[in-house]
Amino acid sequence: MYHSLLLASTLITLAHGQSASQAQGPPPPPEVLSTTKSGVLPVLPTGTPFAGVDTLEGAIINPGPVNPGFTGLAGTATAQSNLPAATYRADLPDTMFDPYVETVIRGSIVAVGTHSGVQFTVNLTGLPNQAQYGPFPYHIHTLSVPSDGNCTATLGHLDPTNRGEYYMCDASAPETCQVGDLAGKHGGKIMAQDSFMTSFVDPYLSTDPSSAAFFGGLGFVIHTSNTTRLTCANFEMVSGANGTSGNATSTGNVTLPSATGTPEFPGSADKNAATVGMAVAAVVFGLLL
Ligand SMILES: [Cu+2]
Repeated sequence: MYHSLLLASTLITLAHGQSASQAQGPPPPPEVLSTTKSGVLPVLPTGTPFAGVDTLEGAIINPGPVNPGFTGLAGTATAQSNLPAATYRADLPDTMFDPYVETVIRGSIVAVGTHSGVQFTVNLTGLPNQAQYGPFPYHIHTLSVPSDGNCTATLGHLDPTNRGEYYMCDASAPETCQVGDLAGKHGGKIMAQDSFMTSFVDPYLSTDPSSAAFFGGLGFVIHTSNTTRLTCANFEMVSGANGTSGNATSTGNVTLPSATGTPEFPGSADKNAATVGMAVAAVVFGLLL
């Protein structure tokens, strides 16, 4: 427990210390990771305890460091069905969280609950130069974007199965991917120049607020190839399950998780410690996703 508290306070200090104006450093060579899968580590860390582990295209495929509370590839997600027909939409802001690239990414991702999962439609413009910054991963993260637009405060990917970060998502076995790893499960990182559009059904996310895979109110984040967070927005409910139009800022009767104010982390105490420990490890290794 003491360690949990120590790690939590470390993370909070780190999270609050981040700002949009902070430089995040130059990207590593983009060829390190596969361009069709969505690994979450941009390069194999060389410092201990990461050295010497098995890797696939830059992602660690051997457990390596022990992270209590994580399940790795055994943490398979459960397919959802007959979801509430609610519609959620994340509209990207007019300014980039990290002005690291020369353009402003605009657009939206719309999500509708269906009988066989969540139907997502992604429409983006203003994507930065691929050769320099791409390809671009995109995910649903664990927490909401706070009012100041800090994408770092959304922490890591939505991961209700506690899969952890150390395995690359394999699109042929999407149930083994982190539930929030949209790019990894559906077509990989964005490789388009300037504009990008895609649509897919994801059976592992949910529009049911009682589900651990519920994404209402959570942050949608787009990264560069080195995981720098370029821009982000929350999924807001635009119409409810009964077909009535909602107010654009409503997310139903759900208390949104947020990194502002009193820190609040989802899941069990063990998961909290592991999540926070992982985040701290990522910061230590300069790999905050
Ligand atoms: Cu992400």
